[in-house]
Amino acid sequence: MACVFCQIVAGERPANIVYEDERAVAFRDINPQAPTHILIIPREHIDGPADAGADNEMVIGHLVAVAARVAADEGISAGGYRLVLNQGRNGGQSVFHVHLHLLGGRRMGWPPG
Ligand code: DGP
Repeated sequence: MACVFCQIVAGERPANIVYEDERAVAFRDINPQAPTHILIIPREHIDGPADAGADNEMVIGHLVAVAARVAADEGISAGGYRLVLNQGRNGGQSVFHVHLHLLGGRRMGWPPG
């Protein structure tokens, strides 16, 4: 299995998993960019946000719902946080299994780099 995030879903690659359900898995980013940096991914392989068509709009919505729940568990809801979906090379995507970044625990800059 070539996709590293599919390997995490399958339990074939170690990850610090903070939440999982029948549709999604959330785990700490290996290269955190904020005090809290968690990736929320669908169990199903979808290359990126651009490939999340009408059939799986609900999948992306579920990732956002999981992010809110994990943010509460992490104690960052009140202070706020940032959710990021990178698409393609110019969007900064390096892993081609759709993932929602949950970043919090510090003030985010704008515009993003
Ligand atoms: P992006 O650049 O949006 O594709 O983000 C990919 C993120 O995935 C990046 O922040 C680093 C993280 N990452 C890559 N490989 C692994 C891994 O094997 N384990 C974990 N926990 N995170 C990974």
